[in-house]
Amino acid sequence: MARQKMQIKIMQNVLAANDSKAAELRDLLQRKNIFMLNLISSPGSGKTTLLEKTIPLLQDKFKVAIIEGDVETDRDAQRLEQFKVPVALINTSGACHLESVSIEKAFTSLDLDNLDLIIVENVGNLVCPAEFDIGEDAKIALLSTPEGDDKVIKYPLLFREATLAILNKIDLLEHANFDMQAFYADLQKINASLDVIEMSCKNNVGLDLWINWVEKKILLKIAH
Ligand SMILES: Nc1nc2c(ncn2[C@@H]2O[C@H](COP(=O)(O)OP(=O)(O)OP(=O)(O)O)[C@@H](O)[C@H]2O)c(=O)[nH]1
Ligand SMILES: [Mg+2]
Repeated sequence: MARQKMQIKIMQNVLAANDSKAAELRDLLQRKNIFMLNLISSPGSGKTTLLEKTIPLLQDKFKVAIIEGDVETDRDAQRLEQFKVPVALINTSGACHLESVSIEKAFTSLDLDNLDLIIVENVGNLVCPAEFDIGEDAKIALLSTPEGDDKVIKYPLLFREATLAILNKIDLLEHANFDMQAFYADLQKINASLDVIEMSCKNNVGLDLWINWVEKKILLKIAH
């Protein structure tokens, strides 16, 4: 019991230290007029694919940078090299999420005086990334249809914390046994005000809605 109490205390201290650094980063982003998104999903839902589709649609209008969080390898960072936008890679060497100190480190390789938008691809995981504030303006919860409609109710924190949910791979809907009604009913219970975009990165469905959403949010922030 004493051991359990100690573990809880340590976790509370870790989260408090993370939150305090995240608040510093949020202030910094506010001063620099940069909008930052934290893209969170299970492995393979389509985060990097969404970035591959998004960057070309935004990079002529806004100065964009990406922070790539991965446990190992620079595979995703390599996929984004073709776009000529700054990409800062964080390898967590086993950790299942990004923390605010790693984002602070990534900032040192970015020119913050010359950016409007940073999109962070968090480590593929539905649980831990939702617990760690990294100073973002909004968390995006990405779910793909083959994962199942029960993920909202089984992993509620992310959907509670998110400002936008994207349901990707709707091109696979008929094969995925995904119950749309159940998905929306669970979202209603968990976070009734959450915006949702149904998407197929593969077939370019829903990308226009997503780009509009991002543009509006950037302009709302940088116009102030
Ligand atoms: N059918 C279909 N496949 C997709 C779609 N979006 C992405 N994929 C495929 O899903 C696989 C995983 O996509 P990624 O973008 O690498 O996924 P990720 O979330 O970045 O994965 P991690 O970085 O490992 O967490 C790839 O084979 C993509 O081509 C989609 O809308 N429909
Ligand atoms: Mg990826």
